[in-house]
Amino acid sequence: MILNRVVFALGFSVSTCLLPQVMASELNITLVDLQQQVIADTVVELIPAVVPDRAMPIEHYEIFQKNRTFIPFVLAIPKGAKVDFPNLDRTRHHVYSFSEAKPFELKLYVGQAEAPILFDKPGLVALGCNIHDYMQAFIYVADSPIVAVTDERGEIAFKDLAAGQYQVKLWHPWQKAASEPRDLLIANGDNQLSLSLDIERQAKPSAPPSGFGHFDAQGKPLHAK
Ligand SMILES: [Cu+2]
Repeated sequence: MILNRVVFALGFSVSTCLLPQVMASELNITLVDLQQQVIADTVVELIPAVVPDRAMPIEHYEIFQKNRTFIPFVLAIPKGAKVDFPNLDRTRHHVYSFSEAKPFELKLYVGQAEAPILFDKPGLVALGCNIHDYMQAFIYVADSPIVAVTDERGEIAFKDLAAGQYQVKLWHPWQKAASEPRDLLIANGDNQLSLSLDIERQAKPSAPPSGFGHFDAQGKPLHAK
C-alpha cells in the first residue's frame, strides 16, 4: 500500500516535469533603491520568451479621485484593458491626458464618468486634472499581459506563471534613468527576487491644505487654517 503511494507520487512528479508549460511558478519580487530602502509604485513588467497561447483574463481597473488625489498614483495595465475614473469627491474633476499612448479627457464630472477609457496602445499615460494642477498620476500600459505595481512594502507576488525565460522591465515616475530590460529565468515552484532601481524620492502628489491656491514666495500658504 505504502509502495503504491510512492510510485504514484513519483509518476506524478515525472509527468509534471515533462509538461512544457506548467502554470505552477510563483515569483515574489522586492524592489529597493540604492540605499536598500523599499520602493512602492514601481511597475514590473514580465515579458515571456515564449508567449503563452492561452489568453490572460483582463481585469477591471480604476483610478479614483479622493481628497483631490488620484488613487493609485501608479497603475499598470495590459494593453487592451479599460479603466474607470470614479470621482469620490464632491468637487468636480476634469481628468485628461496629452500622452501619445492615449490622449483623452473626461470633462467636469462627479461620481462615475460616462464610460471607461480603453488603453489599446502600450506606453506611458500621464494624467492630470484641469481644475487641480497638483493632481497627477500615471498609467503604464504594458505590451505584456503580466504586469503589476509594487505595494508599500516594495513587493509584488506574481502567481501562476509558466517556468521559463523572461525579460523584466521596470519603471518608476521618479527613476533617474530608464532602466534596461533584464533577463530572468523563472524555475518551477517559488522564486524570490530582489531588484534595485535608482530613484530620486519626492513627495507623492496630494492636495494642499485649506487655503490652497494662496501661497507666498516661499510656498507657505497665506491663509492656512
Ligand atoms: Cu481635479
